[in-house]
Amino acid sequence: MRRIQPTTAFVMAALVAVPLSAASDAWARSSSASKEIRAIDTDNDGTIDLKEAQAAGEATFDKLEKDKDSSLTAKELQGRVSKKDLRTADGDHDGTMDKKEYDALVEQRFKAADTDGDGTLDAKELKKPAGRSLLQLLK
Ligand SMILES: [Ca+2]
Ligand SMILES: [Ca+2]
Ligand SMILES: [Ca+2]
Repeated sequence: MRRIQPTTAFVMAALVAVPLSAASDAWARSSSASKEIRAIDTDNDGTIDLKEAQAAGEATFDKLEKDKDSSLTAKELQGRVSKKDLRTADGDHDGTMDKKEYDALVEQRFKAADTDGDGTLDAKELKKPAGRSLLQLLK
């Protein structure tokens, strides 16, 4: 009597699973930023649009905003924003960033990172310095 060995069954199962895992492996290999994209890319299209970036930014703002005074001090920002950038982004000049100011900075960095101007950020754009400085605001 010939029966299928467990290893054979495993190989067959693996073969069946190949198309899906091969595709996601290739995608994962395509960039070290892919893990960050997955966390922010809520519609799972592989890129980050401004709405997704701002949603992630607002979640990060809430996480950092520990003393619940509705704005972030340089200390609460934990180096995400340089002193110079904080001065520029601080529209009402109170020395801290409220959510509106944080949002505006996310938008500004998003646009700087979108080098091909297609309105979304792919893994390649996120790996560049402008992309990295945007990601700083989103995690
Ligand atoms: Ca997306
Ligand atoms: Ca302010
Ligand atoms: Ca783009």
